[in-house]
Amino acid sequence: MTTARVVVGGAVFDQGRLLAARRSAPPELAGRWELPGGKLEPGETAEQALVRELREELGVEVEPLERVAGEWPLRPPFVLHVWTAKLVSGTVRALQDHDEVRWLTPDRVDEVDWLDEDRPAVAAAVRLLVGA
Ligand code: 9L3
Ligand code: MG
Repeated sequence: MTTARVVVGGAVFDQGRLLAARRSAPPELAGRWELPGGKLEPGETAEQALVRELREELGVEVEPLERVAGEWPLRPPFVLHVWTAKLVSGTVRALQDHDEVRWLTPDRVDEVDWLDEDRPAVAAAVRLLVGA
């Protein structure tokens, strides 16, 4: 059996809103929204990968806070792990792999077309945020 490979996604919160990013690539995922992040590089922890990915893709510094319990299957061998994170500095801009970003209040998270795999992860992250 192949060992699952982790893709980390960030549930980035700022002023009570969750960050959503619309993918511009690859073509089969373009137009769908995700918790931004990406694959761990060799030797990296999930938190390190999250910080690096959000710096590269969105031009911001974030501080990972806690792992959202759960693991969501992606295309094998990948699985999605999610960490909450707070925005430390910078303004989110779609620099790489995205073409739009949006800050969503918890009651409006369903307004974007999330990737199917991200939907349950978003719900879990929002429950954590609102303390439900
Ligand atoms: N993926 C799914 N949901 C997410 C993220 C960050 C990634 N929240 C999927 C899309 C790609 C794969 O994981 O198929 C690797 O992601 P990336 O490195 O292209 O961002
Ligand atoms: Mg990515």
